[in-house]
Amino acid sequence: MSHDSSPDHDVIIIGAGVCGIYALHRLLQKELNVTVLEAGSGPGGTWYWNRYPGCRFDSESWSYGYSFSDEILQEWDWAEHFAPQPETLRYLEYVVEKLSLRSHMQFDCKVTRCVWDEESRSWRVNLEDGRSLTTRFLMTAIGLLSAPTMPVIEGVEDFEGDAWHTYYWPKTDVDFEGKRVGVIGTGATGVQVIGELADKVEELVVFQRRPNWCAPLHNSSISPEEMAAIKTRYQEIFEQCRRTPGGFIHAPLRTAVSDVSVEGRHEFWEELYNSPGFGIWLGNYRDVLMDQAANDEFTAWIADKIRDRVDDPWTAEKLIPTDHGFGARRVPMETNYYEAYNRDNVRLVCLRDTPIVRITSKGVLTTEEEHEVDILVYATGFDAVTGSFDRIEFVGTDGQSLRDRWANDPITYLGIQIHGFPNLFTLAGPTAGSVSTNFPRGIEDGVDWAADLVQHIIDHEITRVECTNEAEDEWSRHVQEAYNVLLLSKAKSWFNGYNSNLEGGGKARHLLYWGGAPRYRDRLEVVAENDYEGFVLT
Ligand code: NA7
Repeated sequence: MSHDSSPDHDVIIIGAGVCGIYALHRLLQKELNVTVLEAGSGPGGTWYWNRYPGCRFDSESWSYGYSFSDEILQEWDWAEHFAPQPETLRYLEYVVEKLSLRSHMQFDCKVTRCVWDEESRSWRVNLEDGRSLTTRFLMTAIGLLSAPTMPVIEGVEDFEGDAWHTYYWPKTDVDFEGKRVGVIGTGATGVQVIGELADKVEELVVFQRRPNWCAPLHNSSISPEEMAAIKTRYQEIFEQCRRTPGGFIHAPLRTAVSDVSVEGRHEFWEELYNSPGFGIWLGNYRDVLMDQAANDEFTAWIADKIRDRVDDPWTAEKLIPTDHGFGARRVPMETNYYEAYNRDNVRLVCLRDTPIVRITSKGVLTTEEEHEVDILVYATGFDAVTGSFDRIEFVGTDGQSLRDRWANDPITYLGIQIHGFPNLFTLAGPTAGSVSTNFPRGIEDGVDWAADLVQHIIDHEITRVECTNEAEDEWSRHVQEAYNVLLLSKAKSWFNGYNSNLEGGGKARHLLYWGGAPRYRDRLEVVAENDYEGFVLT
């Protein structure tokens, strides 16, 4: 495809994480001239950056690996049912070597600006190091949680000890022995950090604004015999994932809470609570996440679990969320989280009672007292889904910027394309099917589809693809409807674009697609079968 007057590349992919790795592989199979631009010094994306203690999967490891290569599936042994970050990073590095992808990746290069040129029908991609590349197609694989946000609190720069946002955790080992550690934030990340550090530090102070409903992960190691058995079942496992809304092995029951006797449902909930993984969230009665009364009942049941596990009644009550029901925000999966608060060296500070006044040189000053610490961990979350796009300047037709276009709501078609930004494919962009699923399962579908579209374009000598406004409107309505049926649409969480540390961060936005992976996959198929309806190919 490339010749002298052509752009430098057929496709540039931004990001070498789970999605970028797979996209590169698929496009190289099509013998295209592709390069991946990655800000990190190696592949792995999320699993490259998040090196904080306790970081691990909430997906079963063997349901998370790529499904496309039987050779990889048979060669790779997972050591734990929910792999920790180092194991996952090793896995991704192994895949990159196995498929000889590294030579097509450029590391330590940060993309700053991408500008569409109508005349040459190509994108110009500018890098922080001053380089500029051109490409016919641009694909973003920049992650949904890769724009970390620090808390907007006075004095953050004054702290004299070590301090990191969990996303930027150092690559070198951190010595916690004898250290007083403060953790700000109790989302999925904070909960992992707290559970892991409680028995390794001298003192742990947890600064909690709003508690979350957490559930036990029940991780365990995988014996060689177990791994051998898993390898014989991969086809069955991935078929199961394809049937479920989230692409996990867990699917909601067809039964409603009220279809079952009180004893029957309590017995089932007990079983879920004692089982590994997301089953308690995604494999519960079908109405728990949709119907207020069903949700209230389960929420009350699980609140008692917190009271059972936390010795001090004041602490237990403070750990019980009061602003949302179970599952309306992302459920952090925990290991010894609640038990951490039974230790003498762990203390919970409730910021709703005693807010942070400022960070000082020695620690955290609340309205009640100054908490002196040696290490401060910011587990304060992300500018989710659109944040990584906003940090690059995308300029489309007529000079319009994507940042402005998405200021109110990230409007897309299928989460893959944006009107006014031709030849740009937002793999795992806002409202793409993959972003609310077991990620690799979702991106395999999305990437395969986008790679086939690129092939179709090349085969038909098309040079420009752009979705229509009407297609975007219709997709947006569908996205909104899918939100409306779920109780999560009422909660303040990153699922809905909430982030108190961003300007306007309290405003609800539609970042995710909740219609379920099977429906999304069907929709992609239909669009392709109907000659890519909703797109103008010229
Ligand atoms: P989350 O889930 O967004 O959690 C961030 C936490 O940080 C949450 O408890 C926030 O409290 C807290 N936070 C944020 N800003 C502040 C300030 N200024 N003061 C006090 N506390 C603050 O991010 P995670 O990294 O835990 O998880 C993100 C995803 O990564 C997760 O869902 C998984 O998919 C993987 P709040 O709740 O807003 O009151």
